[in-house]
This record gives sequence, C-alpha cells and structure tokens, in this order.
Amino acid sequence: ARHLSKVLQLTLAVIKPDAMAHPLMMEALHQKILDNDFIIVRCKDLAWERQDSEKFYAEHSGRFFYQRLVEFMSSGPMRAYILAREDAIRHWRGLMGPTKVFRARYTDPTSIRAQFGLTDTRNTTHGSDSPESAQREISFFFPDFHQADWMEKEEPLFR
Ligand code: RTP
Ligand code: MG
Repeated sequence: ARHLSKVLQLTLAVIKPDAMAHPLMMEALHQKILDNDFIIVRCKDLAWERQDSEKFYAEHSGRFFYQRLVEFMSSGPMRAYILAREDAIRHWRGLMGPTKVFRARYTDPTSIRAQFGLTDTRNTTHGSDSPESAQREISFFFPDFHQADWMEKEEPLFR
C-alpha cells in the first residue's frame, strides 16, 4: 500500500545502454522502483542519435569524459521513466548511489551503481539532480508530457 500523504515530486530516471543490455538488471531495477513506492507516470524505450546525446549533456562539453559519454549514451537503447513520489529526486539519486562505481562499492555497496555499474561512464542509470533539471529532462525525453496538466489532474488523488 502506498502512503503518499505529502506532495508528489516528479523526476526523470533513465536506464542507460549498459544496463539495458541485461534483462535481469532491467527486471531488478523495475522491481526496485516499485519497492520504493514510486509511481510510474510514464515509461518508454528509446535510442539516441549522437546529436541528442550531445545536446542532453551539453553542460559537460568541456570535460575529459564528454566524448566517451556522448558516444556511450547513443550506443544502444535506453529506458526512460517519469517517476513520482514524495522527494522523488533525492530518493532516486540515493538509490543510484555515487556516480563513480568504485566509490559506490566502498561507500554504498547496496546501491544500483555499486551492484550493476561497470565504469564511471557506464554507470547504469541517470537521475535528475534538481526540480529545474527534472523539468528540462522530462521535456527532453517526453516532449508530449505536460507536467502542469498532469499535476493538476493526478496529484490531488494522492493527498
Ligand atoms: P547523472 O548526471 O548521470 O545523474 O550523474 P551525476 O550527476 O552523478 O554525474 P555527472 O558528473 O553529472 O556526470 C554525468 C555522467 O557522465 C558520466 N561520467 N563519466 N570519469 C568519467 O568517465 C565520467 N564521469 C562522469 C557518467 O555516466 C555520469 O552519470
Ligand atoms: Mg549530473
């Protein structure tokens, strides 16, 4: 049973191509989402062109890992979720654990990245890091989704 007495927050969660290649990981990640009382608002599979990848990660364009990041993120299919929950952004990032997989294995061994991550780039999942980026990223992945309309229509059901 869900106990959603507080206001819902939306976040974008993405299963990256490294994890998408492994059906058992996908199953485990889906189950983790459900076990953590997220509502799955939207879910779809998609694949990026290199230009999509470059645009999404434009803020990292000067970084040493940018080329391999955009290459990797356009290397195969992904699964994107819009998730709703109280404190969804922080909660999903908590489940993912630290960006760097070796660090995750030391500091947060039960986290998603510790369990399933391969390298600092192929680290299984993405999660929005603020309400502003959640809004931007949700529109990037789901251009037909209108957050204000959804909130107005659905959110009162969970109060
Ligand atoms: P994210 O944006 O994916 O939720 O992860 P984050 O905030 O924890 O990490 P960020 O610094 O924003 O990096 C974005 C993504 O770039 C890849 N990365 N590779 N040293 C590396 O090779 C390296 N560092 C970062 C990761 O895929 C990371 O999620
Ligand atoms: Mg980030």
